[in-house]
Amino acid sequence: MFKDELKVKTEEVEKIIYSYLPKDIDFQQTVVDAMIYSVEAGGKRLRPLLIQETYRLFGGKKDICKPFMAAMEFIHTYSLIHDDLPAMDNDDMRRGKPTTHIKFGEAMAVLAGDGLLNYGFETALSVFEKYPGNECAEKALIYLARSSGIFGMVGGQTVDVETDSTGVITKDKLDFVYDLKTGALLLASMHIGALLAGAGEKELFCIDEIAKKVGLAFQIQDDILDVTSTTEELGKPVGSDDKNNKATYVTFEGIDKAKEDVRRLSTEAVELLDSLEFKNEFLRNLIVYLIDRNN
Ligand code: GRG
Repeated sequence: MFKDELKVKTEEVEKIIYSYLPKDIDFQQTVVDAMIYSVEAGGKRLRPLLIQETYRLFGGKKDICKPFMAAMEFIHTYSLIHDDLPAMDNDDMRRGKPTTHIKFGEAMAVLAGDGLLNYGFETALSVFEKYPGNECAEKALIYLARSSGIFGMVGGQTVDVETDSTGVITKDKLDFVYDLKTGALLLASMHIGALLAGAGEKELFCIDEIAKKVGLAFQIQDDILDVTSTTEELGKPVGSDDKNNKATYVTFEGIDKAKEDVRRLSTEAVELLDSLEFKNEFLRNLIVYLIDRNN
């Protein structure tokens, strides 16, 4: 039942994302093909779903969140393209398909990532065509910029890359990586949805707490799946953390504690969500599902 609803909503979200893809291309067709290939390769569309459903949780009914949904997925996709590059994780498969550098070559993959990052902001900024001077949109843009940069995802990835080469990381640094590399965009998704709906300080604080728990549980579950899942299920190679000699939550805490922590964080996130006077049953189910997911 929830899975059917999720499928329908994911398809709707995909339509929104695709509607913002670049058109009217000239000689730069190849980079745009690589960008579109990467965006259309699939994925859970989790971040745009979180924007939309958090927006709806706080009573949002307009289309102001749409450019942000597309922008977020473009920025997320850029991060995956660059993460898969030989200079970073050197992965050949992503979302069940050859990675962008395998399909288009390394130089074009770098450019496709750059293109998507910039185009993500062009897309988010297009909100002002319909909503000039909208203050919620301004705040959402500032939040998006900070979360994807050195104080967010890029910062987390930096520490991850540095420690990759040694295989040694302190728990403090691992927490920092999880907080920023994966956590920042998930937090931004829920925060932006809430901002655009005009949520107040108290609600924003609560949503941030929920999103932090969801982000951490999501990353720990990713580590667990890397150990327990199959390539078919994940659409990318399993055992890559082990192959890359990478310390993860699972290596620090052990698989049983990791599973227990995912469950605890998920329960706490749902309890916090239930404590709000606003309700969105789908968002509640989505949080539980994400953490129990197998891909
Ligand atoms: C290159 C600046 C830069 C950052 C890369 C997101 C990221 C940062 C790296 C991905 C590495 C990774 C496996 C992180 C763990 C969790 C995660 C973010 C997985 C990918 O996100 P999903 O599961 O992917 O939402 P789909 O394909 O469903 O969109």
